[in-house]
Amino acid sequence: MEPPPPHILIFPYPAQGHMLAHLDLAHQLSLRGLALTVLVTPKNLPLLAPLLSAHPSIQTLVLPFPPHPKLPPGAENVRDIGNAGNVHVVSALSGLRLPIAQWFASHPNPPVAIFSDFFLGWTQDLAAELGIPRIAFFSVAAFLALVIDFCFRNGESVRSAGAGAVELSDLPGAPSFREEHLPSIFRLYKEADPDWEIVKRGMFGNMASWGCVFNTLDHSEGQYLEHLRRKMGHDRVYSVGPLNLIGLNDVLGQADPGAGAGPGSDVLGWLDGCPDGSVLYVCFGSQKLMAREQMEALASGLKRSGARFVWVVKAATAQQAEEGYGAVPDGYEARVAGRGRVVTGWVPQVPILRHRAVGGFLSHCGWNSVQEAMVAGKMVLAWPMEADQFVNARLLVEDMGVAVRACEGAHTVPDPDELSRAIAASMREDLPEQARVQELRRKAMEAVEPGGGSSWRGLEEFVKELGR
Ligand code: BUP
Repeated sequence: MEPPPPHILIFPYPAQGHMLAHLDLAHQLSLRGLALTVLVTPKNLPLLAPLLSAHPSIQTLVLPFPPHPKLPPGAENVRDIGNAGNVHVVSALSGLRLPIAQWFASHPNPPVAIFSDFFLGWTQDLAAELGIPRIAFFSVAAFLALVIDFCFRNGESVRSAGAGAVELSDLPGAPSFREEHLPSIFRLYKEADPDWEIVKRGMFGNMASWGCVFNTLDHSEGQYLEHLRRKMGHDRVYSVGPLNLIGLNDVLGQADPGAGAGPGSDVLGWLDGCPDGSVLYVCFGSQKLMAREQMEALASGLKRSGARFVWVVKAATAQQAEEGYGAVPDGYEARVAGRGRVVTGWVPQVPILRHRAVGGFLSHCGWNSVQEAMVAGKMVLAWPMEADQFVNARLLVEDMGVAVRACEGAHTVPDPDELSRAIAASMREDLPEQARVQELRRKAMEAVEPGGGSSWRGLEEFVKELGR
C-alpha cells in the first residue's frame, strides 16, 4: 500500500497580499499531491472559496480570532485596520498557539510540517514544540535580506552607509537603504516599544525555520536568495514565483474574495472600447487610503496628464471618510467622463493588467502588484509608501531598470504638474524600460515553464524535500 501523502498545515497571514499568494502556492502543492489543511479565522474563510472549489480535498481549520486590546473588535484582516495594525495582528494570532497544539494532538493524521507566513515567525517555536519542521513563506527576498540584517543588529544603527542608512555589506555593491524606508514595525526599537521584541523574535524564528519559500524568481533576485542561503547556512531557500502566473486566477478569475462582483466588474468592458496601451491603471493595494490633499493632487495630475486611466480607490470606513481619506474631489468623475474611471472597492486587477488597452501601472509597489505587472508586461510607475515597497521600487527602478519613479512616501502630496509629466512620459512606448519589461516578462514565463524553469524546479525540489 502507498504511504499517505505528507499532511501540511498552511497558515497564511490575514492580509490580502500575503494570503492570496500563499493560497496560490497551496493550489500548486495540492496539484502535487500534498494533503493540506489551511488555518483561518472565521471572517477570512470566504477568501478560501476559490481554493476549496478547485481542491475539495483541502481541509480547513477555523479558529476564533483572539481578541486584542489594540485592535478594533471584530477585525480579522489587515485590510480592515491598515498597515499600522500588523504588529497587533501578529501578537493576537500568537494566541492560537494552544488551540493549534490541541488540534494537532487530537488529529488522527497530524501535519508533518507547518507552512506559515513570515509574519508568523512565532510558529517556529510552536513547530519545535510539536516536533515538526516549520517552513516560512515570503514575498520578496531583497526585503528579507535587509530586515534580517537590521534585526540582527537589534536596530542599532548600521554600518557606515551614512546616518540612518541600512547597508547590506555582504552583498555585491553593498546596497543601502534609508532607515525611514523600513516598515514602521521595524522602527519600533526607537521607541523602546515592547512590540519590537515580538517583531525581532519573529524574524529570528524565520531565520531558524527548516526552509523558506519565496514568491520570486532567480532572474530578478538571485543574489539576494544566495545571500539568504549563506546567512541561514543551508540550501532550503526556494524561489517559486511569480505565483500569480501559476495560481488560482487562471482557474477561477479574481473575484473580490468575500465581497461579490463589486463596482469594478464592468471595468474590463470599458477597457474593451479603449485603444491599445492607452490606459494607465492606478491602484495602491488593499491597505492604503490617501488623505484628502493627496487625492486632490493625484486627481489633478491624472487629469492634466491627458492619459486615459482607471483609478481604484479603497473603500473607506465611516471614520476614515469623515477625516477625508479616500475622498474623490466633488464632480471629478463628470470632469473626466469618457477618459477616466474612478472605482471605489475591488477590481479584478490581474485581468485588468493583462488587458491590451492598459499601457502602464501607477503602483505603490506591493510585491504582488509588481509581479502581476511583470507577468502582464506592463511598466510600473512607482510610488512606494510603506512596508517592503521602497525595497521593491529600488529593485525595479535602480537594479533592474524596468520601472520609473513617480513619487515616494505614504504622506507625500505630489506636485500635480510634475506628476502629470511623469505619467505622460511613462506611457510612451519607446522608453528603454518598456523593452526591459518585455524581457523580464519572458524570463518570468520561462521560470514557471514545466521541466526546466527555475521556479518550477524550486517547487519540485521543495515538495521532494518535504516528503523525505
Ligand atoms: Br485594491 C486590489 N483588486 O482592487 P500587493 C487588489 N487586488 O485584485 P497590498 C485586486 O490584491 P501587502 C483590487 O492583484 C494583488 O494581488 C492585487 O497585493 C489584489 O499590495 C493584491 O500588491 C494586493 O502586495 O498587500 O495590498 O499592499 O501589503 O500584503 O503586500
